[in-house]
Amino acid sequence: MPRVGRPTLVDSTMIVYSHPDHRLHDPVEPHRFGGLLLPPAETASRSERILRALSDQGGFEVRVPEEIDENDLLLVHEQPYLEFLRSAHSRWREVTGGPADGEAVAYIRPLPGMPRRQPTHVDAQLGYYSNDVDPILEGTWRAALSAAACALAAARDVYRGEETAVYALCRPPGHHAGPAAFGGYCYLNNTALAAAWLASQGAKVGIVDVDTHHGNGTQAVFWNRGDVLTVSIHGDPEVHFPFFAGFPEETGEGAGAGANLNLPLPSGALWDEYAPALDRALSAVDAFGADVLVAALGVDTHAADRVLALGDDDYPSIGEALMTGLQLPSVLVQEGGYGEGVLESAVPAVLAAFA
Ligand code: OKP
Ligand code: ZN
Repeated sequence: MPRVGRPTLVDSTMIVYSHPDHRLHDPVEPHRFGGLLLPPAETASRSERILRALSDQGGFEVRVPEEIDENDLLLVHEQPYLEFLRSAHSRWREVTGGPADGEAVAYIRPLPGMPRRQPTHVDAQLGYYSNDVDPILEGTWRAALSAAACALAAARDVYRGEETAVYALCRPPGHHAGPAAFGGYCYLNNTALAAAWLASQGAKVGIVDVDTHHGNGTQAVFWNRGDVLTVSIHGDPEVHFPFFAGFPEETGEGAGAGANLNLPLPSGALWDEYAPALDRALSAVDAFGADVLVAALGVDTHAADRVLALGDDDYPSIGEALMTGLQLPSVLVQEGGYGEGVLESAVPAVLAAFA
């Protein structure tokens, strides 16, 4: 069995990968969600909030990852989708006359139940390659690349055995992005890229997605694969985003049969319901025989983000469970977390357990 390196020296600072290009994706246009016109929740300030909190806590070394090798994206994403993401904004401007700071958003989708013809018009492609109403800005591609670079750099450091745990401060987030689709604020699947790269080196990878929303993109990426276990703990998709996936009966297919575990929890669940699900997730990773953990670290399980209802005091326990429960080299990939004070308190609290 290939082994992911384990460091022999105890290191007191944790490496954080963060890239300034994330700021190139900072949407401002409000969108309608279920009758409400809301400002974007996934904005550049999220990274700044996390970085400030980590610097206040101390014990972190922030690094900019090296430039991404775009071929690595093909571990997870389809080439035509990548070409679309790269070119969409400039082509949208050509067709619509939209301004440089305009936000390209899908308005038309293929009619369900009919074979999908791959469209060439950018307005059609926006609907073809997404399942949500997220915007593509002039800088979205570069920002998404920078997030992917953070995840891949973290995976490499952990694989080399230089570090036991590395944190990738990725934004935009990734776990709702599929092989050829963006949605849920996600464009490139950072978590899946870290996991797929580790798997390409021969490692058996366990993904535990603790974001409050089901990791539907990650599930889709590894649906047919037996070398990466995907586990997600999330608010009941019957009533929460992403609605169309995240149910317990989704267990994977083909070589991936049995390698996907969904653990939905009722709305407003507290730690007493969360802890047993986390235990089940960790047991599954253990039983799978993973060499390395990739955690999709959303902290929107906090009550302030209004799906589940964890409190500030629960995040040290999540970190502790992931760390001591598995004792695996770990890549920690930032996903969601939005509400007032949530990122600032929960992210450092989880990471402290690893640092
Ligand atoms: C991304 B991640 C606003 C509805 C929009 C989109 C949720 C995307 C979550 N009330 N919902 O944190 O998993
Ligand atoms: Zn989320």
